[in-house]
Amino acid sequence: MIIVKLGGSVICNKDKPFSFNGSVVKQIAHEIASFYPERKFLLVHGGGSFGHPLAKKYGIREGLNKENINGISKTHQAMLELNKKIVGIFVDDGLPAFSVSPSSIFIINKGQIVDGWIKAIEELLARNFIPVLFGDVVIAKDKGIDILSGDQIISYLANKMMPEKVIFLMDVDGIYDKNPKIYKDARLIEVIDKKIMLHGEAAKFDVTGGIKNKVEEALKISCPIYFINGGIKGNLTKAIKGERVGTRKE
Ligand code: IP8
Repeated sequence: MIIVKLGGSVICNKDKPFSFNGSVVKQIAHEIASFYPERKFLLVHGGGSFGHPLAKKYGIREGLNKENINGISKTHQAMLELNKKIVGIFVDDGLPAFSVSPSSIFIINKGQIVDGWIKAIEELLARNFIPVLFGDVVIAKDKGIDILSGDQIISYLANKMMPEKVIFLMDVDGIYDKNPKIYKDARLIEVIDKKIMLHGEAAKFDVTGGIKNKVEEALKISCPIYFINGGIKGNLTKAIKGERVGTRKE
């Protein structure tokens, strides 16, 4: 089984609320279709411009309160809307994508999953479905409600389900030693490991918390990982085949 993360910046235009890059998602579905059903897939997508602006507007990170309870429902609805668009594209391409709402199966505490019911995911995979999860608003023991990111879901599932590999689709070519959107001399790191994070170039990261968090979460995963540009046709195919592309963790 291969886990593919459809990063929010790949499936949406981050600067435009409720924008959806349908053509990129179609391309991703198309590449996955050429490996299915011989290979099994589990997809997780980010919040992009559906979840993040609302999560900010309603102060969800501060937890549940009387003022934001309706906004929390609205944020979950926005995620369901984005999920429906993605699942719809896969289904139209003939793939049995199947939505699984993380808020129905995970409970977190202090930002970590403490309760997860993954039986349904395993049973869907056993029946050749392609489960599609997403970053979501979930029940939190400490704050009432909190955000659970797609990356956290992936590291949890990867350690429980031992996938063959995890592929992160991003809007840049992989992990760089500096933010490539700011620094022209940023260098792509071809192979990343824990040593690099602690002692090497990546320790000097000058990038958003998003990437730092992504790399930290990813390094908790023991199987091979790819970070690739999801907007470039053929990249996903290369990563599935195990060819050299983007940044790898072996
Ligand atoms: O984009 C965030 O998921 P992520 C989900 O994977 C929400 O961090 C609701 C903002």
